[in-house]
Amino acid sequence: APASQLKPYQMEVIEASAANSDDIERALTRPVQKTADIMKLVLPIIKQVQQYGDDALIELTAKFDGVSLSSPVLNAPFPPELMEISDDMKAAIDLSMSNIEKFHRAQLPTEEVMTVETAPGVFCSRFAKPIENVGLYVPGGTAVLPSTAMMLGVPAQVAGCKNIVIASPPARATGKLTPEVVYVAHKLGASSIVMAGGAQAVTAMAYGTKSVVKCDKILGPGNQFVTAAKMYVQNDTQALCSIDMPAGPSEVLVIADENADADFVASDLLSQAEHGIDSQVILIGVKLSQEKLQSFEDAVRRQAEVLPRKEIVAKCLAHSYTLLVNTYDEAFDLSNQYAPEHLILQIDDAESYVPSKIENAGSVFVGALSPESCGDYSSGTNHTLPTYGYARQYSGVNTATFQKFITSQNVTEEGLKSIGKAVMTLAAVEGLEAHRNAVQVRMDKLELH
Ligand code: HSO
Ligand code: ZN
Repeated sequence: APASQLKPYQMEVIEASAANSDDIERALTRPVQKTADIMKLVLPIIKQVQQYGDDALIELTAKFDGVSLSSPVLNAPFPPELMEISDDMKAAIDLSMSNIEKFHRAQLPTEEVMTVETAPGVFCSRFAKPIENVGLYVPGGTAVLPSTAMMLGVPAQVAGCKNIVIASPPARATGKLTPEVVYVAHKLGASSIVMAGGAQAVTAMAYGTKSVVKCDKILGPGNQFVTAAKMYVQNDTQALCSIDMPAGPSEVLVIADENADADFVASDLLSQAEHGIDSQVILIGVKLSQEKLQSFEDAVRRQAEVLPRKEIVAKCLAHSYTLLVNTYDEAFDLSNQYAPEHLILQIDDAESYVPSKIENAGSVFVGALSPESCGDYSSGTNHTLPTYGYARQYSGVNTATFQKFITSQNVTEEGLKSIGKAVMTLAAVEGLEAHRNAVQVRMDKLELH
């Protein structure tokens, strides 16, 4: 059905194998993010926090979160009464953090120093060191995301970061931090929690205040204000601060075939759709019969109607697409072109396409029993992933995200014999006599030619 005739919870269907490239382009194009407009609103906040530090944080948390604080920072050890959660919740967090730790610990370099003798007597090495101070932004407000604290915090801990700073706004209703976030912070060994959200939290961590440690890298998802502030501080040499990646609305692409379970497919589409009205949901059907397509649509409607966030879901699905193709190769070509944050494969023999057919994706969910939810929370992979097509060039958050790789070299007498002439020749053509001389003086002293 064309977009104008869509029923509630119905996704527009495009016969991709037969469609012209404009239709496919339309389906695979993300809505434009308007960063310039947002920046106008964000700049005064950045300036205010730069100028007034803690006082600005207190004022802005009162203004935006409706909570008045005497200090904007909670330092470790965190009081137990702020992390009172049920035993089930504790067990869920403990299991999830343990799996995330296992997966991210395995990503550490296997040897402390990696050394290669590139030419006789020339030893080149590389070793990793943690980024000292990291700031993790954990959204609050209506969408509380303690899972994000786990996903950012565990790799930071595994990498060995010295100061893990978490920023999260207190809840309007209680005036307190989300207890699950405090529990995760405690388990991570975080040094402090900044009780602020939005651009103000990012600014405080980027520049530091009297009570907020200045962070070297800031990570985490957030609304457009958070993203704009992250972009600003990454470009400001005064802040000397990097960020994880540009963030956009969350997205999923599901490839399903005739044998896929309609309930499973629908549940995956909907778990993405409930994230927000700007979420992107794409279903690619391979060789689907009319009945199968109908069963997918029915399952989506049936499940959507009873979701608490069904209003958000409906709006998201209204700008989402089903693309129909005839071959698995076409499906993977479209997926690689879109570069989805999450790619779910509910197709026969799903495992056999991984990794060979996948060029661009944040994280892949293989087979009928691997919903995105498992990766969002508990399996061990990271859920902080490139959106907006950035999966073409960015990786999701991983252990290396929290490390720097430092190289070193040790050139011996034999090494100078190996490369000295090449260095001098190249220095000469660049007209850099001091460079050439740095080798020459050594060769002369050693009487090497
Ligand atoms: N799907 C989101 C992560 C998330 N889901 C957090 C639930 N909570 C982006 O990967
Ligand atoms: Zn999710």
